[in-house]
Amino acid sequence: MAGKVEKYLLDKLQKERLHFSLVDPDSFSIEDAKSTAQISEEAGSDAILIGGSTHTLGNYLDILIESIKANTTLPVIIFPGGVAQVSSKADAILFMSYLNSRNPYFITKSQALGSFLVKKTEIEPIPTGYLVVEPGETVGWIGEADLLPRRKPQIAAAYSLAAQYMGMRFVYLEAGSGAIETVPPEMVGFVKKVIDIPLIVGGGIRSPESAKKLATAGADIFVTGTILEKDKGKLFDIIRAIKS
Ligand code: 1GP
Repeated sequence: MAGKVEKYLLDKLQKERLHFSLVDPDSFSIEDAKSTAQISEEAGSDAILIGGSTHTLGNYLDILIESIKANTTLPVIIFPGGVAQVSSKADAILFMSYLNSRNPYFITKSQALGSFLVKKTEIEPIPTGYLVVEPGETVGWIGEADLLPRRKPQIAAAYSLAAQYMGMRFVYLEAGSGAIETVPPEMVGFVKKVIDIPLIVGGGIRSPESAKKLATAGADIFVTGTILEKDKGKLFDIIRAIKS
């Protein structure tokens, strides 16, 4: 059953494409996180994602989320890099299975290890199939992925449809943070043709042009991280391109 944050996203998706601002606890100080929260809301972002591939532990994550929440009304959703990235301060968590990992730890085991923590903290789990596409960057390496080949959109589509049939409610196609190129728009188009659940894309979105291409191809939700560290001002143009 969809919880409050998922309903908020699904309602908004009826009207427009969405944007999530990604705060990586490893690269953002508390001050950076606060200003990112404010600017993201001003620029028209729809949620703050928080998480990263390396493990940030308990207390700092709580403090970071509290600082973000003091500076925005947007929901804060954890994008977990591992079992330790669960915090009662967040509104929801992308409860993800890293479907193209070769290591069962990332597909089901870390989820089992984290499940009781999610229940105890009462944050809302949003079941999501996570798929990492070439080049994959850090998350591809850490997650021991069979990276989805850029020139084989059928493979990405098959995994995405499997995610839907297994009951996941979002598919997340990831090129990796800092990727030179985004997920190929052709791949996004191919995946969108076969699935009925919302498609999230992230990795390498640094310009309004690249965002627009992915929007035209059919992506529903866009995640940007690196641009927030490098040039927050660009966020306004990127979000305008996504929403127009
Ligand atoms: C989230 O990994 C992305 O899916 C973020 O990528 O840092 O390249 O925006 P960037």
